[in-house]
Amino acid sequence: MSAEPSRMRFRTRAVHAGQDPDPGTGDTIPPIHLSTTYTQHGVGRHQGFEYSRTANPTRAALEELIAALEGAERGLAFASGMAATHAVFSLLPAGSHLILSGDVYGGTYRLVTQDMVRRGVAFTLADSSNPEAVGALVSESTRMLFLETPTNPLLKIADIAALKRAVGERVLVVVDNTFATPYFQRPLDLGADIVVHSSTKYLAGHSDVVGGLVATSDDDSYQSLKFIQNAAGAVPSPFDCYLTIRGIKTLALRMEAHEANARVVADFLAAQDCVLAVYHPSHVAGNDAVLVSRQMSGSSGIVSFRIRGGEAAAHAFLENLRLFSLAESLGGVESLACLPAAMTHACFEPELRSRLGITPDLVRLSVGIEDETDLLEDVRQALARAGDGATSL
Ligand code: P1T
Repeated sequence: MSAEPSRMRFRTRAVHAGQDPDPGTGDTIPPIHLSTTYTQHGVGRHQGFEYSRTANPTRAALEELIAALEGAERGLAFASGMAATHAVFSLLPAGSHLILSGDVYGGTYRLVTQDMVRRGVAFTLADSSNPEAVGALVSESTRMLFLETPTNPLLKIADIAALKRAVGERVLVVVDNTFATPYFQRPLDLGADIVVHSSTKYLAGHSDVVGGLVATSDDDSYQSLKFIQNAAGAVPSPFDCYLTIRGIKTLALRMEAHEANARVVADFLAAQDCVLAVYHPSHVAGNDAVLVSRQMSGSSGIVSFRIRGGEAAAHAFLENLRLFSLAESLGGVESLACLPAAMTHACFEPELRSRLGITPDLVRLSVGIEDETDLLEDVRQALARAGDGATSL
């Protein structure tokens, strides 16, 4: 390409950033570079690659791509979303303090409570929907605020710009942007310092890659993260990088389709007597609705809801689905459904889980890109069967 993709619009960047034709061969698509090592002209004289854990050309293409999509100077790829989050937490020295949004993926909570604490990092759980209260938690030792928005699984929205103002320059604000993707939300533009992703989800998009990505323009953080990426070595394979690059090419198209279907499913659920509450960014009111339209250019394909009849009805609903698969994960083209309290968020203490609203009657749907009529029909029939099952219990 003669023009610089990073200056172009999102859909163009998604297809081209980091993907100049290979100078040696003219490959239009970044090749899967499997070589683990690179022949040097003289000791230390090479073409930027020495050993594949340290840097790999296919991975470099993906790293440039995520940086271009998030509006960051630099990107880094990891073997999973948790490996990316773990690398970010490794920026915290022993004796420092982390503010963790309460409503996060269970694996993130488990990493903090069972690993970071052991490494001497103190943490406070916060309600990220209240920037003032979060600001009041900052102490001398606070180094990081980590949050999701929209959150997993309750789709709560946090005001990234207000949170950055509340915690101040000295505290790194890290946003897990997995649910919105850079297509709908760009946290760095709003004042965040680092973005992390489980690229397992919407970015790769086809439920066939586990991966994680980080993007930042903060050079100190980048250098430390690059160090830990190489030193700890939780890097993705070249094939997984290739699949993620391939998936990202259609991110914009997929996110439009996920969002449109999710809105239809959320509206349908909201009209059912057997549904007690619906959680989706298109179903928030008041200040949250203003925030969604200011901070996001679209929402997400995830819809959660509480079903009348408690845990038994939730089980019955999930077990009667025919098109949606009962499975962990989200963000693939196919629709999935799960019970967060028993699956993705099982590692929260039960009391905390219910205080956060992750109740046994809460069902999470990852709405895919199938035909909306088929999706609605599946939800309708499973709700009807769940209702019958729950009332006969
Ligand atoms: O699974 P992994 O690629 O390691 O990503 C972890 C992760 C990080 N952040 C968010 C917001 C996530 O949702 C996840 C993984 N979540 C699921 C597997 C799930 O079903 O919610």
